[in-house]
Amino acid sequence: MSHIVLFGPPGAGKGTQSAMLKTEAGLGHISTGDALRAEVAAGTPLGKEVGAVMASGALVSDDLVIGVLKSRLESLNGVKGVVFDGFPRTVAQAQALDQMLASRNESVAAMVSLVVDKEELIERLLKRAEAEGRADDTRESIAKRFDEYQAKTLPVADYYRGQNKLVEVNGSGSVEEVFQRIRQATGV
Ligand code: B4P
Repeated sequence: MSHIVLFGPPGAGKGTQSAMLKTEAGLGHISTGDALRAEVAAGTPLGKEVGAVMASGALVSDDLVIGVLKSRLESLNGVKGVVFDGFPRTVAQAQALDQMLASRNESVAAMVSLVVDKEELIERLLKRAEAEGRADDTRESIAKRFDEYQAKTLPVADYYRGQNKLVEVNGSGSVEEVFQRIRQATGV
């Protein structure tokens, strides 16, 4: 199993590149952001609990997100590997993922960190705000998402660096260019 963690700041293209890896490389895809947005849209008890947190740009609690990830992972069958998109976002989540995979005799093969300038990231997110109107693509929530990333998510890169699994990829350029860089860097 070739499990890949796609990592990067808000707007780096994790969701975009995960979709490419799913269709072009045949990997399974789990996006905790998409899963949580689906709960909010469906008005489930979990969605009601996390909706305001997400809209503010803050991270959802580790316990809730780890539960979501676990159930998605258990329901994925017949794939040659999984792209984890937007998870783990804290060191506690990274440790939980290692444990979940170890119990299946599996492990993360690589963590791909997408590197993009902050100005470009903000430009992308504001552009998406015009097109899609996502609740957390306001200037205020974008600022909060960057703060959360700096404080809680960046240490996850060190966690995987310590395991010699961190691969940095330039996330600027066309979607196709970035995708080819990821394929070259990971061999998927
Ligand atoms: P996510 O859904 O993971 O959102 P993201 O980080 O904003 O986006 P991503 O990097 O995937 O960017 P995308 O490809 O869409 O998280 C949202 C929220 O969910 C979090 O703030 C948190 O509240 C919660 N959450 C999720 N996971 C969690 C966890 N593990 N723990 C706790 N809370 C969690 O790209 C952005 C835009 O750029 C798009 O419009 C795209 O079209 C464009 N784009 C992409 N690649 C481009 C390129 N090469 N050139 C130009 N534009 C590009």
